[in-house]
Amino acid sequence: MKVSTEWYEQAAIAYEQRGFWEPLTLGQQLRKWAEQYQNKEALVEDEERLTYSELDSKVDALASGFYHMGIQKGDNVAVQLPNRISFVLTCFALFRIGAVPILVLPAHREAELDGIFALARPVAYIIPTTFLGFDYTKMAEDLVKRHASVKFVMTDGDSPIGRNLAEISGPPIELEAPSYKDTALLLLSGGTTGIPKLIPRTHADYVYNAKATAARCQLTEKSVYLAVLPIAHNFPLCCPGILGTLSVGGKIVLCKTTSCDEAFPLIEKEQVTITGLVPSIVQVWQEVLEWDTESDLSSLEVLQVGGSMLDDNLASRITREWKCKLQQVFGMAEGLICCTSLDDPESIITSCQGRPISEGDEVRIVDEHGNDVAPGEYGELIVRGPYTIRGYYRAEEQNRESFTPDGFYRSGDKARITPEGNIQIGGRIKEQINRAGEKIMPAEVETYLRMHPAIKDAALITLPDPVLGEKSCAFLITDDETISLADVHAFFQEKGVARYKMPDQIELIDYWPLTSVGKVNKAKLKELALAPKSETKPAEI
Ligand code: OOB
Repeated sequence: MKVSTEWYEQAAIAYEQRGFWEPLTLGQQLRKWAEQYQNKEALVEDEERLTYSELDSKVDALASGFYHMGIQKGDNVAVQLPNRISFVLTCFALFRIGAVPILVLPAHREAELDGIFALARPVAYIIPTTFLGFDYTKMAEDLVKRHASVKFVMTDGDSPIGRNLAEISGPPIELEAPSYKDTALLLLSGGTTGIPKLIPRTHADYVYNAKATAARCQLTEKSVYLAVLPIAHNFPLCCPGILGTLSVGGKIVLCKTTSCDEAFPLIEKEQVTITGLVPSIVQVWQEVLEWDTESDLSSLEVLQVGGSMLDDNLASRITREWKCKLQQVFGMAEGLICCTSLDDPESIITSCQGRPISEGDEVRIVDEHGNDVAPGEYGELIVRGPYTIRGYYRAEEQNRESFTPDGFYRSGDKARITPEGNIQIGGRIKEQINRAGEKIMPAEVETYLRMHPAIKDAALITLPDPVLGEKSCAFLITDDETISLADVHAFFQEKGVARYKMPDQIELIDYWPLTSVGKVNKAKLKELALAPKSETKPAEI
């Protein structure tokens, strides 16, 4: 079945006519924001502060430097930077050239990067020197040996390899801007077996995403956004996150980790008004606040929570005990964002994930045959609209599976629409583990497990976890009864797999329980795992 492009051609005209898509690139938008907000503070990282004008001219200098190095319009550039000003400068400099940042999480390692590099063939790779104890330069050295496309390595700080980002600059030059309909950036989605899915977002669709979310959050020039989650994620980058805050002239405070020790003092010092967190982090913060009487978070007006299921009880506690408003956010890097409104009644805020941010979003709830379910019933949420992608990057086969012939993205989420028009998520249809908001594809982890010399076969399942929401448990068929969780982790580390994908628990089994159609019965495995006796390691975020 071929994905039709006809609807899209029609829809694109309508998206422009209805004003969803502005004819400006992200680079041009920043210029506009800088002219409007000039000496207002835009970004804060530790002691460093940049105004809108300073941000704009630093971006120009960096874009010129990149350009003179040989980075061109249409080139892909892998950017793996933590929550630092350098991340924002790098992305906007690339936007201005029309080069495309691939936003890799700092948590990703060789295994993920190999897949991304093979697919997207980046010309440059931009990294921190070290971050949270990990040496990225060592990893880069190995990667560039395997991937000839990478001509430049740039590091945020001095390093023995590559060029220091801080030293890359050039005089302002007239660059030929890309089109606002071009791909601006590639976001990452949970990968299937070694082949990552890259999500191409255009300049116009991403700006619209940022502005429409900012409107739903009632963001203004006075807003101060604390970026806590890794900003390579769509949520803190654009919902409204960094881009939404810049679009209204607010201030962004960059926080490098999710720890209370770092975040709480920043909230107080910078008088943060809004932040976005995943439920597992909210829960940790909530527990700390129970005994921490010193920290003053009273400047917070809005707490956005999304990325995975927020438990109703935790939601109620937030609305009762925090002095700010709770906003639930259900979103996806592929596009659709739903959130509750700040003036929704408490009963809705604690139990629903809100409404789509755009009137142009077409959300349907369908059964397994693709037919609409009765109003109010659960089914799979599918969507198309002005900021939802129509296909993954270089992934024809995957696209045939993930999109309907008339262009709807199959989210794999089980949802219903309440009589008031709110989305309510009721679980998942897709096989995925949502571990503290990070998505894990069991098939990918199973492939790594089967590479272990002592493991004959493996199946990864989801288990509930009081802190993470969900954790992973690997069932293994092996002749080596002594294999331990630590052995498995050591093997994953050697293979260069991101820490969050390492199983939280292992179970040994002699043969698979099968379903009636002969597949591994994961429901049965879950029952077995939940029976007490297994070797567990306290799950860490
Ligand atoms: C966000 O984006 P992704 O791409 O990391 O993950 C999307 C998936 C959704 O399909 C859904 O399965 C799950 O994450 N999800 C939620 C949720 N928000 C996302 N499941 C239950 N409740 C929620 N509130 O996770 C993301 C992107 C932008 C904004 C917020 C989250």
